[in-house]
Order: sequence, then structure tokens, then C-alpha cells
Amino acid sequence: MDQACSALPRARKLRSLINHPGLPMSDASYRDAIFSTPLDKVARFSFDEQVVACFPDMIRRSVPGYGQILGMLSLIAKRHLRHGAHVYDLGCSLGASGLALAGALPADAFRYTGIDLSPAMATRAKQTFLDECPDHAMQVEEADIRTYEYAPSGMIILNFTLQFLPPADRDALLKRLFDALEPGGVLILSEKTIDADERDNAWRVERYHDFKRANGYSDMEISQKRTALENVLIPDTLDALHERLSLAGFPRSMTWFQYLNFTSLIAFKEG
Ligand code: GEK
Repeated sequence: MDQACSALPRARKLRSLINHPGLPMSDASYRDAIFSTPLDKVARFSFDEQVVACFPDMIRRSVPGYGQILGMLSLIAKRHLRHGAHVYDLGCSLGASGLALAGALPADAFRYTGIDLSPAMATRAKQTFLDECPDHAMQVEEADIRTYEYAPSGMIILNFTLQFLPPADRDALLKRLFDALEPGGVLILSEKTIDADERDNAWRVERYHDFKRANGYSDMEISQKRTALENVLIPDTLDALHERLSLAGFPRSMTWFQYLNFTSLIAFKEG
């Protein structure tokens, strides 16, 4: 196993799984220590083997509200998804959203396709679904969500993925997703956001760093990760996200969750 990750005690592993539905048991054991030693030159962040090995720990300790958003997905699906409809999870990483749905809905309730560009992520997600929910119809494709040919779908999940696309590619993708949604379909869009007001933004970023410190990250880890994500993760403002959804054709969108500079929106195909 990679040196940047170390084993979590079993009790902690179980506790974190109970608190956060949908994360793969087999991948929950390694602690994110990727930026814990000083680096001469911090490379651009990428979703490689090293990140995959400690991803569940990394995302839990770095994304405020991640577990709550996952937990709510199945409740939203129960209200909005036609029985047997198709669900896309774009930038599925290790398939946490798919697992959250499979943990709460019967096998015939939906068909799921997770898509991820990272071969390491897609391979692990496929195996996780085979291990954890073999009776559900779970498919994973290694592909670019910008060029993928979408079939009609009842629910599309974009959890913390749009932020990794070049801003110029975002509107075209959202338009294609709007077209792929069936009448009554919903898009869940979760993102890190930036505030237009500098003082508000500074406050939220500082409290976010406090959140990371409280979750065990050192100042050096926070600073090196920030450098690695520069020009890789480019956040929009919350207003810009709603504008993009409107431009894509969605007659109605709302912010249903916000925790510091992390937010989740729901967009309805019908008003
Ligand atoms: C979760 N949704 O656990 N096409 C396909 N995948 C992409 C692309 C692209 N163009 N660009 C980036 N990705 C997940 C978390 S992580 C967010 C999503 C994070 C993939 C990338 O490989 C990675 O797996 C994912 O998007 C973003 O709920 O790590 O902050």
C-alpha cells in the first residue's frame, strides 16, 4: 500500500461507515497523508492510484456535509425516481452515491451507471459494486462525461465533479444533461463554491481551513493541497451555478444544502 496512506483503527472505520452511508467498506481503511511531508514542488492534483487508496478518508475529512449529501440522495430518489428508471453518477469516483442508493432502494428500483475518467477510480468502483451490491444493476464506465452519449435518465448526480471541468466546458455538458433527463427528472449538482464578496469568501475559506484542521489536517497539508488544486478545481459562485442550470434549460433549481463553501443544488426538468 502507498506510503501516503496508513491503516485506520477498525473501530474508527466502523464508526465512520455508520455516520456516512454509501462509502465502500473495502476502501475505508487508509488515511490520507498525501501532503503530510514537505514537497519541493507540489504537482497538479490528479485522481491517481495514490489518491484512490485513501479517497474515502480524504473526501470525508475534506468535504463538509459529504455524508449528509449522500444520505439524502436516496430520499430524493424515493420521491422523484420512477420505478426502474436509470440513474447516472458523473465523476462517480469509488461509487459512493451508487452505494448509498443501493443501500436504501430495492434492486429493481433503478439502474445505475457511474462514469469516471480515472482508470484507477473506475476499476475500484466496479469491484466495489460486485462485492457490496451484486444484485443491483450497477454499471461503471471509464469515460469523459463531456463526450459520453447519454441515454434517457430519471436522475443525474454530479457530485463535486463539474468543478474539475474547464469552465468553458460546463454549460455544454449541463445542456446535454438537461436533454438526457426524462420529463420529471432531476439533476443533483454538488460543488465547492466561491463567494463574490471578498470578505465573505475569506471568512468561509478560513472556517473551511478550521474544519480541515479539526479533522486532523496540518497547516502544511492544507497549504500544499491548495497549491495542488490551483487551476484544477475552479469553483463557481452559487449564483453562477443557478445561472448555468437556467441556461441549460432547467426551469427551476434550488439550493437544498449548504455547509461553508460546499453546496448542493437540485434542478428540475419541469417547473
Ligand atoms: C463522490 N462524485 O464520491 N469525466 C469523467 N470523470 C471526471 C472528469 C471527466 N471529464 N473530470 C474529473 N472526473 C464523487 C466525488 S471527485 C471530487 C467526485 C473530489 C472525475 C475524477 O476522476 C474524480 O473521480 C471525480 O471526477 C471528482 O461523491 O475528489 O473532490
